[in-house]
Order: sequence, then structure tokens, then C-alpha cells
Amino acid sequence: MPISLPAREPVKAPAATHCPYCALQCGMNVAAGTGGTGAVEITPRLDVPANSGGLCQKGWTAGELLTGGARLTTPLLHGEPVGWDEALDFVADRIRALQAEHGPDGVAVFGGGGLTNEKAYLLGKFARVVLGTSQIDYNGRFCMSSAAAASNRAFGLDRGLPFPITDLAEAGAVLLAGGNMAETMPPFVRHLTEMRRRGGRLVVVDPRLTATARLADLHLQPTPGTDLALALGLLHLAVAEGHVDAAYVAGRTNGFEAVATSVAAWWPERVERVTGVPVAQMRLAVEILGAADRAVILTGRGAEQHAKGTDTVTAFINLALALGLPGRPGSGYGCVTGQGNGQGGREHGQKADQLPGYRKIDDPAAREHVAKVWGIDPAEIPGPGRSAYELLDALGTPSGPRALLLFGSNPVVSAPRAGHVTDRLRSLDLLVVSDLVLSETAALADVVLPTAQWAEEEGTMTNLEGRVLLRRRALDPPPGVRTDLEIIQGLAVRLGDGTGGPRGAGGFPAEARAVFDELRRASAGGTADYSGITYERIAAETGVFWPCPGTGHPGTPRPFLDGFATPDGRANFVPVEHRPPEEDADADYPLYLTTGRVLAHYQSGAQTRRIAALNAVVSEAFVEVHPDLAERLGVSAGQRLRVVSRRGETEGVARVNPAIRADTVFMPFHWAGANLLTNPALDPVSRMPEFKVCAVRLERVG
Ligand SMILES: Nc1nc2c(c(=O)[nH]1)N[C@H]1C(S)=C(S)[C@@H](COP(=O)(O)OP(=O)(O)OC[C@H]3O[C@@H](n4cnc5c(=O)[nH]c(N)nc54)[C@H](O)[C@@H]3O)O[C@H]1N2
Ligand SMILES: Nc1nc2c(c(=O)[nH]1)N[C@H]1C(S)=C(S)[C@@H](COP(=O)(O)OP(=O)(O)OC[C@H]3O[C@@H](n4cnc5c(=O)[nH]c(N)nc54)[C@H](O)[C@@H]3O)O[C@H]1N2
Ligand code: SF4
Ligand SMILES: [Mo]
Repeated sequence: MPISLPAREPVKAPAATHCPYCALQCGMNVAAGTGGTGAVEITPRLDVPANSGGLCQKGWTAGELLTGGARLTTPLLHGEPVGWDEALDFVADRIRALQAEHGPDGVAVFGGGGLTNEKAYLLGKFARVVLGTSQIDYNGRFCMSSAAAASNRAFGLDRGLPFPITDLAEAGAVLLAGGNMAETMPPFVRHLTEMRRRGGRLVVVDPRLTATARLADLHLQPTPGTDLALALGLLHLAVAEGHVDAAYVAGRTNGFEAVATSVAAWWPERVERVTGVPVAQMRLAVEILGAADRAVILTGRGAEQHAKGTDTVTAFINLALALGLPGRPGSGYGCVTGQGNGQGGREHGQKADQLPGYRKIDDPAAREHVAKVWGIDPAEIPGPGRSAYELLDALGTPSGPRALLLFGSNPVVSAPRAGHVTDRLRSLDLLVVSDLVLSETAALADVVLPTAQWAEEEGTMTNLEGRVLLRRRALDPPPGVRTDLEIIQGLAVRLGDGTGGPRGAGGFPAEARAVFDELRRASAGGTADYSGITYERIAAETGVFWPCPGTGHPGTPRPFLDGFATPDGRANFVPVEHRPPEEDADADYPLYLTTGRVLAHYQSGAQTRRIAALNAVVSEAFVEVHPDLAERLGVSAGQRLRVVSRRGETEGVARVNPAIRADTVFMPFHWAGANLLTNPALDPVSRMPEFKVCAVRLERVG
């Protein structure tokens, strides 16, 4: 059934909006067609505290993909351009046939943390209400799920930074475990340098002397995968040196005794043997944290992306609680969330076990509330589905989904054990990808749906501080391109009950505002309550912090000041034990591989590898090796290296750098290759894969 799309107002004035990429969500003004060139002009906004005038080179060049020739402008069916009706009819017919044969769970959905709140919400609703499938998850599972799980069990709430980013400047000390913001969020660094300018001290934990570690007063350089032991050792020392805040522990927490007992065995020399971090450096780190009146402990993906990531973050939270930090002004624990809407993307129902408002899908009260908003019976909402890697791993298997609809992710490059994931994607009966460009994953799809981009659409994004921001439209999408909301609506109309009701056009508006208004109602009373947030308020207040239950509510910049979100209002210490990586180095694979990011490229590189100025900075995968290792292998900088793991092999150019440990090599994952090697061992709680450590060997090529 053809439907009418919302009218688009012509756009003239520059739009005050936000960068399409990372969770810092730097504010920028976007002016379209400046000087009649068709090019887009980007200037930083001064009114957004996260960047207040700063942008990184990805932000400066983000306009290039809007106007360049790299983007998709027509749907593709088996590689051939077709019209929208033909493409969407084909998808709907195939889904109907596959569900008739394999049941509702025969069709799966995979979303992304770069999608707006509105898209994430509507995608989750589409999966449950129209497809009736439990099989939905998203790439945020690969991102901050371990920190989320640890925060939930300690604080009863997961909000990346539970304080405004500008609070960092007031801290007397910051310990950052496994984050490299100088490359991953350059304008973030100004908050750390301001802290240091005021006399505060920075401690960075990273197996590499990164650009961020170079800014630090103290750099701890552990073996990859040993942060848990390090955190236990730091708490051991904090107890031994009398840094525990006894009044805070007694007044605001539960369970300290068991944790104090469990770290007793982690004396400093033992921790040094496990981590490689000298005892003196650990003592200094604890002294710095203990001496500061206000202190913050932050984790990034380096500490989190492990098969024990949840316990590692828990160990750092235990340390923060013992020092009396969370819930005190200018102090606390925070996870530096990654994707543009990494925070909001995990709150509104694209996660296998969640419903909007950060509700649990197996909670009867949550199901009843959301079903009412959706106009369906609670019993019709499916139960929890598979987590991201488990879902990808099940595709095309006898018990797994036969079709996948994918919005906002490129797993052929970014999933762990990517060679296997690619095989699973190829084995599907139907793969449908909505993207701006022909990503490596879109290139495998039966149907590719070209979607509008950030500067061509409205919507909300929730940044790393939990601040809900407004994405504004600066220009029209090219002819032939539709927004994700229009695409979801197009499918809902075809696959729904054919009425204007909740299972048809009525339940799936394509206007972002209408979706947001429904999201507000669906989230009301939930943990992530957005009910008091409106587009007008966001515009007037430069963002509103959730929870915001009611239009008269001011929003909540610091949710833990008066108490934690646990039933008794107290934070929970949770005892955890160190264990080695799932795959340790051995005679055949003697080195640790760790993976991460470089400044110029974003994620799977689908966007940034298509931007000339960024490709000019780094244009291919590299392997960072220590000079001693290079000498042992007879390798010099610029030579090609083969990196081999039990799962696959790839090549890269050698970068010889004394900044990395001699037992470890580093590869960025922005090019297909690094993830052919990685180990999909999953964290038992968060289901996060072990991206940050596996065993490899190096070979010279030729
Ligand atoms: N330029 C750029 N910026 C980005 C992104 C991007 O792709 N490119 N992506 C965005 C997203 S989604 C995310 S999640 C964030 C990620 O932001 P970060 O967490 O800062 O990024 P990573 O480079 O993945 O990892 C950070 C550091 O962890 C270190 N590391 C590796 N193994 C270990 C370990 O076992 N322990 C410790 N302590 N450290 C370890 C690495 O050496 C690396 O320097 O960045 C966001 N910003
Ligand atoms: N080895 C290794 N692997 C990793 C990591 C690591 O550190 N090491 N980090 C992991 C982390 S933290 C993350 S977040 C993932 C990210 O990895 P991916 O999930 O692959 O993320 P992106 O590369 O951002 O993919 C987004 C895709 O969606 C498209 N896109 C962008 N915006 C939109 C939109 O609004 N709508 C639609 N439909 N499409 C859009 C882009 O063009 C791109 O093709 O990678 C993970 N993989
Ligand atoms: S730091 Fe992140 S949000 Fe800011 S300009 Fe760079 S990519 Fe964009
Ligand atoms: Mo991420």
C-alpha cells in the first residue's frame, strides 16, 4: 500500500546541531550550499559544554559524505537499482514467507548506537509489534555493555557519566583505565587539561603510551587483560594505606566487608607479577587518588572489552566506592560511552532484553506499561532474544533466524571473529541493510535501502553525560533517499495488519517528533524517564539530562547525589575475582593482540574511509610493534607483517614504536582484518566479546 511521506520544509538558515560520530556529540553549525557550491560548511558551536568551540578532524570533515558521490541514492535489489515500492514489497513478501515457514523468530533485527532515540525506539517496536520477533539486538553490546552491567549492579542505574562533563575540571585526580580520548574524543581532553591546570592529577592505565597517556602525571602500562587484577591491587593498597572513607562506606553502601576480605590476597607484589605494573607505580596511583578531595575513576573500552569486562569495571567501582566517590559533587565513577547515541541507544528497546525507558522485557509491570502505549496485549510482546554476537553466530543455522534487517552497523568489519560472522550473513535467505554508503555488509545484502543522514533529519541523541540533545535538519536528503523512520514505516505498513491502527501506519509515524512524543510516554516511570523532555526544552536549555519525569522537572545532571537507584538507595560492593584472558599467549601464538582506534577513522570505517582528507592521514591497517620485538623478527618500519590467530590471519604495515609493550601488538579495527583475528569469547553477564585481547603470532610477508 503506497503511503504519503511527510512534507519537507525547504531549509535555509544554518542549523545548530551535533556531529554524526562519537558520544561527545560536539555541537556544530551546519550551513548548506554555502556560496552556491553545494558544499556544506561546518563550524563548532560555543554553547555546548562538551566541546565549547572544539571539533576533531572527523567532525570538521563530516560534511563531505553529505554531498560527495560515495553515498547510495537508490534502493538496490540483488545489486540492481530499483524503485522504493519494488524494494519494500520484495522485503515484505520474503519476510512473510520466511515467517510462515520458520515462525516469528525466523526474522531478526540488528540496530546501532548511532541511531537517534526515535529510530532505536521505532526499530524495537517494529521488531516486537509487527514482526513479533524476540531476535533483536545491536552493536552497543560490543561497546559499553560491560560498564552498563557493572553500573546497574552497583548503582541500580547505568548512565555513562552520572555527572556533567564539566565536573571533571573540578576533580583533584582522575584515573582513566583503558581510554584514549586524545584520539577518540579530542575535545574531551580540554576537561582533563583544565583539571590539571587547576592542580589535579591524571593517571592513565593503558598497555600503550598513547597520546592520552602522554598527558598524564602517571602512566600504568599493564599487560592487556589484567586490569581486574590491577584494580583489586589498588583497592588492597587503599585499604592498607588507610584511604577508605569509612563514614561514606557505612552511610551509603552495602557489602564492603566481603570485598575488603576478597582483596586481601591481592598484595602489591602479586599484582605486579600478574599485570607487569611496578609496585611503586601502584602505590603512587593510590596516593594520588587518596589525597584528592574530589576524584573520578573512568573506564573506556580498553578495560571493558573483555570476557571479564563486567567484573573489571565492578572492581574499579569497588575502588571508587571505598574511596567514597560516587554521588559526591565533582567525584564519581563514569564510563566514557562511545557511539553518537551509545547512551540513548541502550535505553529505548533495541536491546534483546529491554523495553523503552530502560525497562526489563521480562518484568510484567514493564510489559504491561509498554503494551498499553503500543496498543497491544502484554502477552504479545516476545521475551528476551539473543545478544549481538550470539545472534550473528546463529544466523542461517537450523535453529537461528533466516533473515536479518540491519540498521546502522557494519559487522563484516566490526564483529569479533568477523570471517565466521561473514559466513553466517552469507548463509541467510534474506539480508536487508539500511545504510548511507555501500558498506562491506551492505555489499552482501539482497536489498540495500539508502537512508538519509544526520544533517538531513531531526531527532534526539543522548550524549555520554546522559544529556538529551537535538539533531536538526540543515539540508534536504538527495532525491531517492528516505529516512530510517520512513523505511520502518514503509515496512510496518506492508507487514502490519493493513489498518491505520497500532499495527499499521498509525503505530509507526515517520515524523521524528511524533515518535519522540510516543517514546516519552513509553519511557514514563521507567529508569530512563524522558517524559518531561520536549524538543522545545532541549533547544532552550541546550540539552536535558534524564531522568526527567514530567515537564516541570528540571532534569537530573547528577542522579546519585541524594541516593543510588537501588531499592535501599545504597550502592552495592560486589566481590569479583581476577582470571586470565580467555586465550592466553603460548608457544604457537606468543603475543597479545589488542585493538582500538586512531583519530582519523571512525569504527568500521564505512564513513571515514570514504573521506579523502581522513584517508590521507591513515589509509590502511597497521600493526604497532615494539622495537625489541621488531628486531627479534627482523622487521623494520613500513614492512608488511602477517598477523595470525587461531581464527584467521590478516596483513598490515609495521609501525615500530617504543610506546607499546614488547609482548603486545596493536591493530586498529577500522579496516577489515583485525576482526578476522579477534576472539568472540563473551562476558557471562554483559555478553561483551573479548575485543581487547587474544593470542597471535607475527610473520614477515615475502
Ligand atoms: N577516532 C575515533 N574516535 C572514536 C571512535 C572511533 O572509531 N574512532 N569510536 C567511538 C566509540 S563507539 C567508542 S566505544 C570510543 C572508544 O574510545 P576508547 O575506549 O578511548 O578507544 P579504544 O581505542 O578502543 O581503546 C582505548 C585504549 O584501550 C587500550 N587498551 C587495549 N587493551 C587494554 C587493556 O587490556 N587494558 C587497558 N587498560 N587498556 C587497554 C588501547 O591501547 C587504547 O589506547 O571511541 C569513540 N570515538
Ligand atoms: N576489534 C575491535 N572491534 C570492535 C571494537 C574494538 O575496539 N576492537 N569496538 C566495537 C565498538 S565499541 C563498536 S561501537 C562497534 C562499532 O562498529 P559498527 O557497528 O560496524 O559501527 P559503524 O562502523 O559506525 O557502522 C555504522 C554503519 O551504519 C551506517 N550509518 C551511520 N548512521 C546511520 C543511520 O543513521 N542509519 C543507518 N541506517 N545507517 C547509518 C554507517 O554508514 C556504517 O556503515 O565496533 C566494535 N568492534
Ligand atoms: S570528538 Fe566526536 S563528536 Fe566531537 S567532532 Fe570528533 S567525532 Fe565528532
Ligand atoms: Mo563503541
